[in-house]
Amino acid sequence: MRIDVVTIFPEYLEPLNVSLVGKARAAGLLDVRVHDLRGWAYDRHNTVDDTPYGGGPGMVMKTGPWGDALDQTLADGYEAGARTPALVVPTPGGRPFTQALAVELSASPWLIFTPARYEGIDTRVTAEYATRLPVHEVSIGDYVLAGGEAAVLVITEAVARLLPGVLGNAESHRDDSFAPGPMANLLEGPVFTKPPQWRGRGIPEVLLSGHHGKIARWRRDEALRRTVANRPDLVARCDPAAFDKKDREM
Ligand code: 6GU
Repeated sequence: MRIDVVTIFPEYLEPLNVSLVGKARAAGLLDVRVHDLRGWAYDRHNTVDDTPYGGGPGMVMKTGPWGDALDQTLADGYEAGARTPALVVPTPGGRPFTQALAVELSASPWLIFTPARYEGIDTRVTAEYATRLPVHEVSIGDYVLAGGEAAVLVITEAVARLLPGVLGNAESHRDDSFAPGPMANLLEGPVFTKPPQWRGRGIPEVLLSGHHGKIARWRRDEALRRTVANRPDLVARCDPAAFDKKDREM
């Protein structure tokens, strides 16, 4: 997968050199290119923002630099052989970022991120590219960040770990919270490792039993308990057919 990021803070994206995403890049599974939007500014102050039409506080990012940056990023990517780009526009006004969207984006061979500062990008920019490419306006949660760069880190990590070959064990995301299957919409329950005793705290007996059926049942019960406590909205969204008789007894 190819990922381009256009930003006025390229150094904000340096964590993409680290950990899982950094290793995926080093392994050639992910080709990440970060570009400085100010390279496409056209006055001597490198201006990329201006006051909003209609008045109001804050500044809006200008069409010119974004249009030129995206045209060149697209041309360079096509030149390098990349195909079927999708534009990902991080904005608190976007659709909520979910595991389902991470899975959808992970199937795209080329993502172009446009994290904005200030009050966002002039709406004509997304309207223009939406005539040519899939455009996903995405929010990572119901709070306001100073810019979209942190969202790019979040989305890239969630997508990269789904790419074939990135996780050592393909089963690692089988049990993820939000993964499809019998645990769909349930949060992951508690986990334990050695030593068996720590500060007077032991391990739930069932995990030492070697009885896989009982262990699976216990994990499901714990997942359900945690989901009820922390995310009652997810329980409400569960398919009643996904519950069994034992769930109803809880
Ligand atoms: Cl993607 N951007 C900003 N600025 N704030 C956010 C967000 C994105 N998602 C949640 N809050």
